[in-house]
Amino acid sequence: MSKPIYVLSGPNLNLLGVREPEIYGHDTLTDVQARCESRLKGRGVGLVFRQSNHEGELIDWVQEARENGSALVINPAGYGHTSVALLDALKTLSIPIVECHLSNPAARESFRRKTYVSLVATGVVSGFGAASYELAVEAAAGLAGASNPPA
Ligand code: CA2
Repeated sequence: MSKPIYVLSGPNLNLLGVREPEIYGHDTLTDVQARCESRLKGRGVGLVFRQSNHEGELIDWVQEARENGSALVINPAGYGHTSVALLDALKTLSIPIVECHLSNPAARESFRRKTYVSLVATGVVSGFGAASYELAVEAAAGLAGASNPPA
């Protein structure tokens, strides 16, 4: 089996499905993980799915993905708009990076219109709620050269 796809989620996303469902939907992060796992079924690629409220921990995991991952999906949450340190960590990767957002930040407050992560992402999936993660994982599997699901 090839190296797994890493899916990292940033601060406050542990509250998914519990608060602000009108913006972020009713699925919990555990539901999102299950949806990603089922998307990857039959593709011969594993999933590492983690969330942290701590910038340094996310950076440690980006560095881990650099060694052990075949692609990285990241929803940086608020850190996408603020963290040069996270950008610096992402810049060290040679695996594909897919940025993912539940909402469409471009349609919200102006401070959400720019993310540092977009500077290094191969592509961005935004605005589809939990399905954004599924689509991002699908794209990451393709970029990582995972096998196609059996017909
Ligand atoms: O739409 C997204 O996925 C965001 O990355 C979510 C971030 C926000 O700062 C970005 O602009 C867009 C916020 C994550 C907060 O997560 C919560 C989840 C449930 C309830 C409250 C917060």
